[in-house]
Amino acid sequence: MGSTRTPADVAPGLDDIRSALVIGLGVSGRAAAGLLSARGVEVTVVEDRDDHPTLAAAREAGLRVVSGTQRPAVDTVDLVVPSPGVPESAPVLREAEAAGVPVWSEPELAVRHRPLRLLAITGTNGKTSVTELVAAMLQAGGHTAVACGNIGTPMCALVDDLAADTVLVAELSSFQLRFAHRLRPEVGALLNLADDHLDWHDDVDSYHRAKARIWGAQGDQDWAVVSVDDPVAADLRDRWAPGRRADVTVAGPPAADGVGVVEGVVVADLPTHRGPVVALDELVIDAPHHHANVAAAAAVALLAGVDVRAVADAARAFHPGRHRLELVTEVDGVRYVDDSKATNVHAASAALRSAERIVWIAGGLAKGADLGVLADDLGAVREAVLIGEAAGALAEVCAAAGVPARRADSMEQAVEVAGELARPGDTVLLAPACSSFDQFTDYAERGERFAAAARGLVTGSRT
Ligand code: UMA
Repeated sequence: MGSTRTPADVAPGLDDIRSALVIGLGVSGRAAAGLLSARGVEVTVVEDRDDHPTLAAAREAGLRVVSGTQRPAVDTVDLVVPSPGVPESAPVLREAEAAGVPVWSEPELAVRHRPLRLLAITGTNGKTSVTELVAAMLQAGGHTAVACGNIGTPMCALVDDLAADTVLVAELSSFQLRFAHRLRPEVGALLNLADDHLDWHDDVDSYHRAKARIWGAQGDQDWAVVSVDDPVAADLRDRWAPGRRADVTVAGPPAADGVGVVEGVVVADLPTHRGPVVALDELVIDAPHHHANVAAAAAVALLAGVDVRAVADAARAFHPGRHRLELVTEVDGVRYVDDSKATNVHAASAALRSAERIVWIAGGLAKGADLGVLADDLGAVREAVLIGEAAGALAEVCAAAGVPARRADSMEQAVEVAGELARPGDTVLLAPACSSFDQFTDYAERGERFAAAARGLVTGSRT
């Protein structure tokens, strides 16, 4: 077995840190800087945007915030904490590495500050839903559990306020795992792997190795959960995870130490529960990716000691959050479905399998991904309406698959055109396969704009 460790792992512990450089004044940077300041560490925050909305408030609160050009030399501080948005090739991180200064992600800092029970979930897609599901399963079983991390609440912002028996259920992105060293989840789950964030990572291998760091500090009694329906994820786990292994599949019965599906029922064969868990037809959403999410969440929760009845109850009650295959309206027999959260090819591909006749709205920033692989997923797509920077590349994909495609300048125009093209029984599906940052603040704003435009369509206006 190899090692995902880096020289930064032999760095001093948190008690030895006297000064730190925090990069970025977003939610992660603010939480990390607040935690370090409260510990008496001398903190400097570097923020590239001089018009950052929280700049004044941060300075008023006593934080030292400087611009990139004013930042202190890296070798004058004991620790660097980059926000997730800082790419691994950023000069400041290269300098830290060269100077032997440790680089910790914000979740790494949180677990060093206050070790609590930790369950961690990563993967290219589905990690937010699985994190929410696992937290709901724990809560249904009477545990104190909180969903945190990439899902929106930085771990540094909440660890001090939690009861000692709280279980952290952390969604972790590759950005956060890349600089994790001693973060040690008792159960670490990798759901799937597809090309994503290739504008942040140096290459695919670096993306994969970052994901594998979820198991980097595990001991031989900790669990590595992986979906074996994804051979790349399974291979990564087999190469890197040092502890016990649980396999999840929705393609057949469970392996020993696994969770699978038998005649439409999720079944576990785990030390903590052997037998049926929940029937798939009892779930709110009947889609293959949701079945996979429920099976993975059940594996994590059962291994964490949650009673099977609580696991089943939470799975049955669970409704995925906003912008995830969310039905926003129905106009003249046409369903308008918002999957703005499909920010990459893999997620869009899952969405494109969720309906039989689709008018597809897609586009945005492609983040270096190969959109061409989507050509195989367009079987249900009758027409496409393309937006944003990737519109040209997606038009080529549609042409290769024989799908007529048009371009729109805005989301409002895209919805209008899609509404005209759709026939009763069709689904107008927003599944962009791209990030939103070329035209919107984030995927949530993109989804809201889609929903508002769809709800604004006038019934009976189609000719
Ligand atoms: N900045 C710099 N220099 C840089 C890069 C960024 O100064 O080189 C500054 C920006 O100007 C900005 C701040 O850093 O002011 C933003 O930091 P950030 O982009 O890391 O964002 P945060 O607000 O800290 O939010 C991050 C995650 N963002 C990213 O990973 C891009 C949030 O995930 C996460 O919820 C939050 O921490 C709490 O953990 C968002 C996301 O898109 C939802 N995640 C990706 C995904 O899910 O695909 C990974």
